[in-house]
Amino acid sequence: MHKITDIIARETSDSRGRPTVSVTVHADEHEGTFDVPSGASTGSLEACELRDSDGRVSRAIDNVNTLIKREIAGMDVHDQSQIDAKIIALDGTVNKSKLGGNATIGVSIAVAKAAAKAEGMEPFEYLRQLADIKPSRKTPYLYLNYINGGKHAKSPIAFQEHMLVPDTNSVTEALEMAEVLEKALYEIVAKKYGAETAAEVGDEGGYVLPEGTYETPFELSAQAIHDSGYDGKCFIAADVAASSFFSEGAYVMQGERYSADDLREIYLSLIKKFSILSIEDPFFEESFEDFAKLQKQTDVRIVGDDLTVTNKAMLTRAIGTCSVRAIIIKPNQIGTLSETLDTMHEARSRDVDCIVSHRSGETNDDFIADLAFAFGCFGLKTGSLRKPERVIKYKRLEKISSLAE
Ligand code: 2PG
Ligand code: MG
Repeated sequence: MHKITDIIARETSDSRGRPTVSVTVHADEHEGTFDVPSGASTGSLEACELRDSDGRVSRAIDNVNTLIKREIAGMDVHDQSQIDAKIIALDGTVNKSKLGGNATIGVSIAVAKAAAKAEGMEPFEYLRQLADIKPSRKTPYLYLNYINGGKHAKSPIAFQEHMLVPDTNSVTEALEMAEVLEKALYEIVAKKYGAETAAEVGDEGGYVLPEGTYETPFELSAQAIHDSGYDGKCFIAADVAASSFFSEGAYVMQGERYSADDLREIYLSLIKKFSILSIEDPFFEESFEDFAKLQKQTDVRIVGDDLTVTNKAMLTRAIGTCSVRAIIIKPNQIGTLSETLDTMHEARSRDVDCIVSHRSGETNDDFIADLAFAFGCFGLKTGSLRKPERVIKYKRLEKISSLAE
């Protein structure tokens, strides 16, 4: 047993330079720290990110340093589910709006990291003691986001993320392929739009196209795969984040209005043309039926993110309506590690795949790599190799996957 002896929250910055919460939990001589990320295209049912009127996070920090600390100090750091239950009860709201999801997830994951240290374990090994979740793969697919649009870039491209997914079980090989693909894409973008455009970097490290239609990023991605000599060895995946361009009953792309049926036709034609592994949030976050209609017409994984917000109740609804074959897992969407693991467990017991994901405002924390690896998740989605806070997570995955061999 190792008692929680202290909890200290302080302010740090995320990759967009915005203030965020960092929490350190001390358990006797051991400690664990988690730096909390922050989204831009957030689902409306996500755990609340508590911010002051000026964008700082001082109230969330105070809540950790006073209310939460008072509640859980002295508890055994290994009692993850009891600690999380105390935090949930102390908050008492449906979306962590009293304490702030950014406060609660900070503490919850820092507790797990401190507990792992106390056990002399790597976080991924310790996580396996907390939950028994059916694996999808030995190592997750790398979802490398190489063309940014939507809310993540100043670009007319409506879809938020266009990802390259090397088809290999080896993380090292996937990262080597990613470097080759990145160079190929750089050449293509520089030739088409100029070197200045090719030097630009979106929130998640992708290229930012100054013009083009929804199809352009898929064409450029397929070209990069071809030029790299990886035809048949690399998939394309998309996160449409369709809520971000849904307005007054229609999807608005470059001034044109599209119905859900129009959009479904677009996806089906993209699936025919390109080697697509999955499509995330293809419709507005409340459109369970539109998700289901599309999923019914394709074997490609339709993925819930804003639709399901790492929330077991929303996942259960999505499973009931046959809306998805995979879900995005973002611990800060739900606000505690135990609830995250519960949602993952439920997903896998219903044969829905889990793709663990970063946020567009990230920190240098690499915990999500351990989470994805621990449970043999289908994917780890954490941007491109053009931004350090994303590279750190892929590198961590590479390291732990070789440790475990
Ligand atoms: C998403 C995420 C991460 P954000 O929509 O999947 O890529 O973006 O963190 O802005 O919600
Ligand atoms: Mg998403």
